[in-house]
Amino acid sequence: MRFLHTGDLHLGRVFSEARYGRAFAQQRRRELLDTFSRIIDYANEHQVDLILCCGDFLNSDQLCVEELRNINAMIERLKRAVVFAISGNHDPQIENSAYQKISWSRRLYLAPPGISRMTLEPLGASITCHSWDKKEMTEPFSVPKADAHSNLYQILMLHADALSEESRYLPVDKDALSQAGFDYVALGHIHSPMELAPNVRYAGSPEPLDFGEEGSHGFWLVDTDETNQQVQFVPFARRNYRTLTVQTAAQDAELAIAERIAAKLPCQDDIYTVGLYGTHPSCAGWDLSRIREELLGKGYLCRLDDQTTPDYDLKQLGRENQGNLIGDFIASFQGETMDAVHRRALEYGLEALISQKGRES
Ligand SMILES: [Mn+2]
Repeated sequence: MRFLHTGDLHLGRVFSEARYGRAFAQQRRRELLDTFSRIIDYANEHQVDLILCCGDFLNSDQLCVEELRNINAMIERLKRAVVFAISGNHDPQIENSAYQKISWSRRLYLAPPGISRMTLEPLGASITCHSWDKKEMTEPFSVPKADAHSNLYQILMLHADALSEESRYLPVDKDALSQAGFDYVALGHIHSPMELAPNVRYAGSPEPLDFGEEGSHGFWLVDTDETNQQVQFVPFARRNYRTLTVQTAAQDAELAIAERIAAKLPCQDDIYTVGLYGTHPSCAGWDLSRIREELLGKGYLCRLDDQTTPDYDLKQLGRENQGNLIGDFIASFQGETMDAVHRRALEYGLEALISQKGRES
C-alpha cells in the first residue's frame, strides 16, 4: 500500500489584508485550493492508494457552497485513492458545518465524531481515529490500543496536540502514542512536519499559513508491504516563509533600504520577515510601510521587524539636558534592566520630548 499523510490544509482560510495587502491575501487563499488540487494530481500520478487527511481540511466557516463544490470536484478527479479524513478544531462536525452543506463525493470518507475504527480490507489496513465535534477539547486524550492479534497494517489518526500538556486542543502524550502498538500514527494540528518517534508523525500543513511557519512544508509518502516500510517527506509548498536581517544606518534613505533588502532576497515566490538592525534617525524615523510598498512593487512580500535603535548618544544627551524634563526622563531609566520593552519606552518617550522641545524653541 502507498499512502499520503497530510492535514491542516485549512482550505478557505482568509488571510489578513492588513498583513498581506488585499490582492495578495486573496491570491494566497486561492493558492491553498490550488495546492490541494496539485495533491490530487500527485496522488493520481504516483499510484497513491489512500490519502489520510488529519483534520482541519477545511476552514469550515469561511467557505461558501460554490467553493465546497469546487473542492468536491477536485476529490472526484481521484482515479485510485480515497481521502480518509477526520475533523479537527477548524472543521468540527457541528450543526451547519461545511460537511453538511453539500453532498460529498464517495471518494471522501469522513470519520464520525469521537473514536472509531474501520478496516480497509483491500488495502490490508485498519484505521483507528478520532474526529472532532467541538472547537476546543481540553481533556487529555487517552490513546486507544492497537489490536494485538491483527495482521493488518494498523494506523492511528488524530488531530491533537502532542507538544503541550496545557493545550486546549486535545492534549495527548507522545510516548503513549508511540507505544500503543500502531504501525503508523498520523497526526494533524501542528503546522510544521515533525517526526516524534519512528512511528509517529505530524504531517504539517502542505502550505505554510502565516509568518512564523518557516521551514519546509509538504506531506509524508509511505510505502508498506508485509516486511518493509519506507517513509519520505515530499516538499510541496508553493511558497515558504523565510527570515533574514539587514543592517541600517541613520543616514539611509527609505528607498536605499528597500534596495538593500531586495538585493538580499533570493526568491520572489517566498514571503519574508526582514529584521532591520542598526540605527535609525533619532527624531524622524522611517516610514516602514513606504519601504514595504516599494518592495511589493518589486514583487517581494515582506514583513519588516524593526529592531533599530536611534542614533543619539544617550550619555551626551543626558549631560546636555541635566535638570530639564529630557534629562530627568533619561535618568529615570538608570538602574533599570534595559530589555526590549524598556528600550522602546525610552525611545518613544525621548522622541516625543525631543520633538516637543524642537517645536517650542
Ligand atoms: Mn487544528
